[in-house]
Amino acid sequence: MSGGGVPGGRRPEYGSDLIVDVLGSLGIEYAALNPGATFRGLHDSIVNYGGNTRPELLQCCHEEVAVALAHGYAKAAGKPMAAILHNVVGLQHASMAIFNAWCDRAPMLLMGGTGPMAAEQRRPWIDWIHTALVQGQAVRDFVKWDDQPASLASIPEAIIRGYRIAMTEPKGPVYLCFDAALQEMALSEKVPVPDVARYAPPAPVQADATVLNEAAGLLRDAERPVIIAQYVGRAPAAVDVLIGLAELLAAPVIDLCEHGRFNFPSTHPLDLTGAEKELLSTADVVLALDVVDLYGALARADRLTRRSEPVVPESAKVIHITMADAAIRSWVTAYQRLAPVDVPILADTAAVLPALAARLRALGVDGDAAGRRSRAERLRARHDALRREARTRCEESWNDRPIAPARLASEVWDLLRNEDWVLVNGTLDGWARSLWDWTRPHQYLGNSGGAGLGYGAGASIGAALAHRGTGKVCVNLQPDGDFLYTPSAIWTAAHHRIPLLFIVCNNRTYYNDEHHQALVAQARGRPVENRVVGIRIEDPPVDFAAMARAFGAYGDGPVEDPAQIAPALGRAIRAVKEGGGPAVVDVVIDR
Ligand SMILES: Cc1ncc(C[n+]2csc(CCOP(=O)(O)OP(=O)(O)O)c2C)c(N)n1
Repeated sequence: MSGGGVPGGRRPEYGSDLIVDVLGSLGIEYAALNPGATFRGLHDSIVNYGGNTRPELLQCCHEEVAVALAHGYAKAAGKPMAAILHNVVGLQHASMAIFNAWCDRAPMLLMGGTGPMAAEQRRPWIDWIHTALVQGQAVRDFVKWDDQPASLASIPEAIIRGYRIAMTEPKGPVYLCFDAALQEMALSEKVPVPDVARYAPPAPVQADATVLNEAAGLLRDAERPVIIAQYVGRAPAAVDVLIGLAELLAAPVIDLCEHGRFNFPSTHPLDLTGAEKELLSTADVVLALDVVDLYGALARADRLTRRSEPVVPESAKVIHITMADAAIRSWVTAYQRLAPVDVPILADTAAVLPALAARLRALGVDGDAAGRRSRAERLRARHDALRREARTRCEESWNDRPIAPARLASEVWDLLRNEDWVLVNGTLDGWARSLWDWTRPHQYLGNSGGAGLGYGAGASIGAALAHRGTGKVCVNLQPDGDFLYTPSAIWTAAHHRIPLLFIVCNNRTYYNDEHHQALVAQARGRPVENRVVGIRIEDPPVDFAAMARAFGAYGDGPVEDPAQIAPALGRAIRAVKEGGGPAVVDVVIDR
């Protein structure tokens, strides 16, 4: 908790001033919003009482963008910011983005207004259609907690509790609704804001010693162990511990980062991401770390029939360390298919991994022992081959037109390799990981979590905001379809001078669905060429560069000649560095 107390010398006069004081004491730096009368009190207090700092308002043209901004910020900054959502209507606009943040374990303080709940104080019509019993009901199934304090005195506790719940693993969004009348009510007496340091989130959950011993024993005796990791990197320090653990065991690591966080460097010789099926099919012990869909990760699925078969041998022992069971809700089956686990550990990987490594050392496990050293050598050879194969496949498509995704990824890497870079969104179908050197956890943030489109633009800007002023170059490899849900996010980045290199990976289609329609047509013996109907985004093609310029940002493209990628990216990065805002480059790529 980065609190610093309520700034001295100011005296809150209204309920909403009090809200600003509590947010300030929790160290909340930003509040993204689209304006609305149900929080006009709070809006006034942030601007005129708080001086528009801690929190500072970030103006958005859609609530979905406001929440996505908070989502990207939370992952990059490791702490929550606020998003303010106008009653029933703003909240409903925001709901898709809240769902993404919920699935992706991103902490944030969502705040809204309602009412007044006292019916006699409501304006005719508008205050009635925008009051609900209660607002929180609309998002309750996919926030960790919601509250609607009914008195001025209960405001500090609601916010401080909300912060703590959002920041306790498994992290996630919380929603606080403030009655419009309460916000605007004059404070007749002082409401104390407690010392927030005494309400800090708890220490991470450790595993029980017996179960830790059991897991360590299995890993010590394993001959073909495999580590599979998804959300370990949400605590960046745990990544180094995981590296040490993998080296100790000479165990290959499969990094499910694309739907989670950065967990393991792509350059490490034990990184065998991409070889999961061959490794898992012979594994004798699987150490799963914070894997959302463990059944799916250990299975082979058929995209058409939807059937899946386990890949891991029946005899393999599975250890799973996760807090997921503490976040289960009945409404959405985001908890995934039930997977068989021999050693289930409900604990935080950030706490358990160091303890597990220590336990293995105490048991005499030594990464330098002959058997482990030769296993590590075999794995290194396979790792090197995978990296080489990726480079070869990239070179094979080098001069393709439309531009191959691999070529674009390679060109972006040439631009970034000597920079302190952060890939804030997108991977170009994984090419960014297989061709680039990913070494540190902050370099990649994962994706939306809930697979709800409209995430990339807002989240990448939120992440770039968290890195603003650090000299890091933030890059978004932005699919076109996802971008078209929330393009106005560019205006927010331009308005607030948030530096970001925004590369539209423009295949002019919702390709994922094109593939589904082709599969179905093929299976039914129907014309596969009709897969494009209702799916292609090419008639007319979207002019993303013009769209960026319309929002006041730098815009370049469409780039269709592969030889023009590097010059276009060079111009754009100069625009980012010199202009301090977003630069959008539209690159037309192959499907
Ligand atoms: C809100 C929402 N609507 C629809 C979908 C269904 N959907 C999944 S992927 C996809 C296509 C995405 O297109 P794009 O972002 O351009 O990426 P591409 O598949 O072309 O790489 C769609 C429409 C979704 N996931 N979320």
